[in-house]
Amino acid sequence: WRSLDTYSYTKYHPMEEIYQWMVQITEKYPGVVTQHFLGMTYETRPMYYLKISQPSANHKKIIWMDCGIHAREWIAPAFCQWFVKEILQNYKDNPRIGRLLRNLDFYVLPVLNIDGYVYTWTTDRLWRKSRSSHNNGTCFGTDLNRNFNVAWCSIGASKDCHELTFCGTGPVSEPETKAVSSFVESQKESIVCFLTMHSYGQLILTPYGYTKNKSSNHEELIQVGQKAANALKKKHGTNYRVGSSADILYTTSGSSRDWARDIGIPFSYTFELRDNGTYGFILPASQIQATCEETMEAVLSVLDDVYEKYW
Ligand code: PAY
Ligand code: ZN
Repeated sequence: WRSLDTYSYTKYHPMEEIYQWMVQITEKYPGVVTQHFLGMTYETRPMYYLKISQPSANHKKIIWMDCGIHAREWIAPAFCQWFVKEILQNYKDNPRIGRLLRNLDFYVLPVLNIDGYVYTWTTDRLWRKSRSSHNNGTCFGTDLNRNFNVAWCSIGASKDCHELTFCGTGPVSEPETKAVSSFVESQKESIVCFLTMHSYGQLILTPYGYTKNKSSNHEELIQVGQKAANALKKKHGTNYRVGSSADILYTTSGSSRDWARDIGIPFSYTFELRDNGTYGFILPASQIQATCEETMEAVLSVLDDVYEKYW
């Protein structure tokens, strides 16, 4: 493709194309979307987030969404791009999206683990971690979703760099998690909702993964999550389960979702998109559209509830 009008949202794109897409979408909608530098990856690629915001005098609450913290979960970056284009194409004519955008700012990081994502295109489709070097270059990659500063490496994570869930050499040891942590921390008074998109499993996960204890607003998180799962199912009949990570998946420490909740962000969710294991990480491109359509319903449902609570 050359112009944004022919960019396909129903295909997976290599990183260079996603970089170009970010430039083109900000050029197409000047004044509502801007591109911002967040930090550098381990292999010195720039990380950018898109800020979607309608100009207004007052200081708005923020929704954070990141995709692609795990390299092989390609449907997640595809959804972040879908989400951005849906908001931008529809905020003028769709009253529901218009209302959200008048009252909230969206910060979207389309690919968090860029080095890993590139590696899945060039070398190993099933790579999960980042690409940082350990043990004198004998093993590679940290699980960025075990590297946040919350109960770091206490449970459901490994200190062995050969493992898939290697937690890194210390809390926030990786440049990618540093970039996200320090930015989110700096905006935490304004961020009311933190969404981190993964695949697969068809789950909406609430805090916590590191304990079976419940966060102070657990009931509300479950209620909002269950309503989102119902909205999702209405679109194409896909079933999602809702619950805390430790309850319905497995225990994990150092996840971004738990960290975000524990620094005081009230609504914090991990989405595990399609499918249920038939294709797993290798979700065919023919399912991108339906997956994004139904996920959009779930996310909008969450955002409506967040808006109702904070407007
Ligand atoms: O507590 O947030 C959590 C766990 C979320 C994911 C994780 O980081 O392990 C769950 C897995 C993921 O998306 O990375 C699930 C997939 C299927 C996997 O690789 O096991
Ligand atoms: Zn994941």
